[in-house]
Amino acid sequence: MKFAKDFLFGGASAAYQVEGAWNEDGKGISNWDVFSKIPGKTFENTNGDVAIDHYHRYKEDIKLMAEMGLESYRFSISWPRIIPDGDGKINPKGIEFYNNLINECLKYGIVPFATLYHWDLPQTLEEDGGWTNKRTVKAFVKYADTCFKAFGDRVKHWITFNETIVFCSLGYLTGGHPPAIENNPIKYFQATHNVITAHAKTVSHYKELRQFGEIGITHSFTPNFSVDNKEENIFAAYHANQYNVAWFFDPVLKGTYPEYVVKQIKEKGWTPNWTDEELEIIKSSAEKNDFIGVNYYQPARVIKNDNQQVKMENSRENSAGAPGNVSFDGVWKTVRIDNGKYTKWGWEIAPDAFLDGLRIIKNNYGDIKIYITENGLGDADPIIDEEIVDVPRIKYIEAHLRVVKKAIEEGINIKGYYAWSVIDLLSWLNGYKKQYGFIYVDQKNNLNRKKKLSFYWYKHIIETRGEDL
Ligand code: 8VR
Repeated sequence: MKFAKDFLFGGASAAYQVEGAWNEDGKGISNWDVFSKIPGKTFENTNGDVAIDHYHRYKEDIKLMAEMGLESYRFSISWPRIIPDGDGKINPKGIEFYNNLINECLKYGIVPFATLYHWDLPQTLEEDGGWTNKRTVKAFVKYADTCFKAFGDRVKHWITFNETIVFCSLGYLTGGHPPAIENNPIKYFQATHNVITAHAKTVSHYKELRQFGEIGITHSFTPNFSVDNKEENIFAAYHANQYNVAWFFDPVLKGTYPEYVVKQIKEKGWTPNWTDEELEIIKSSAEKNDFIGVNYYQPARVIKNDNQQVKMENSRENSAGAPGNVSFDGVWKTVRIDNGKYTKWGWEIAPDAFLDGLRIIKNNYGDIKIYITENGLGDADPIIDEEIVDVPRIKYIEAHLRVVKKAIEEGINIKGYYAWSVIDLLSWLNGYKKQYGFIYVDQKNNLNRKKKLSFYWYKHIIETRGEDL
């Protein structure tokens, strides 16, 4: 089987992780500009001031993407570049940059797939309560409207938010991301609800503009599986799925929050301050979503938590279900499984769990169109005779693309695959050590770009539409 002609083979990035030019051309300060400079917050105190300088080198990068045969580029727009203080004046230079980037993609026939929010919030809004403050919801809709009007004639694929669970849980539960608040479920639930509301309002607004493109949200998808058949562990996994999957997928695709969680957080006093109007817009906008974006890296292996520790460990990037974490409510924890395969960063490599996860999405949410908006391997790539021979990455992506193929054959409605990442970039907390790209960026030598082995491999996969997989 070949992938259909309208299936998009893509690659992804995010503004803060690639652009640099943090204070150029009128860009405002983001929460990440501030947070990454607090000593000890990131690996070796790395930050995105320069990143891989995509802001100045986007032409060279997009040319390489075209050479690879990439059909679609998923990038994110930096909110503080467009509206420096969050909800005030528009920065024409910011608009100009993304116009250039989009036009460069179109020059090569690369479909631009834009994410409006990949975690870099204008600092002014962060200081005013960030996602816990409804001012941010209003500001986001205005920012989205600005982007639709500026770029919507050429951008026909929009993602509102990237991985709400990650920036909210690291922001308000583990403290690993800005605003670095720990162990605060009240703020966490308020922030998640405000983001879901902003998404719903934005989707409705986009449809009113009648730009005839498609819009959805990207969720991090870490399906939780019990380690065995013990009833208590099966229950723990169910609970984890309710809080970490249903809480985010249900309001977007069904229009209501899961009853199980709603009831429990009410008992615990964690219910967000939500209005009937907000719940109504969430309900009425659900059917307007054109797709759901799914970022899959690994599953979580879950058992009941027996010890008293209830504080999540503030380890690097632990939100993706990596083993060794206790849930914030203390009910369950994640463990390593004996026969599991793991990356250097301890993330499980489990394509089978990906297939099971996709089946779960179909069972729970029906035929909604799915884009795999991120999937890939973080590695310290082997270099032999100056060639970057990233065979483990090829194997990882190959195995997961096979799953996508199988899922499509089973009738799961997947319309594209975006490898994370198209080019090596700054990992939020792991610096440049953890690489994901098809294109290598030489940190020691002028940020020179170099094609990896996976570059040629992906090019072949795209050319042959995955026939050999
Ligand atoms: C996703 C994020 C994306 C990347 C990838 C891979 C990290 C990283 C944590 O959660 O959308 O920005 O972020 O995962 O891993 O290393 O930067």
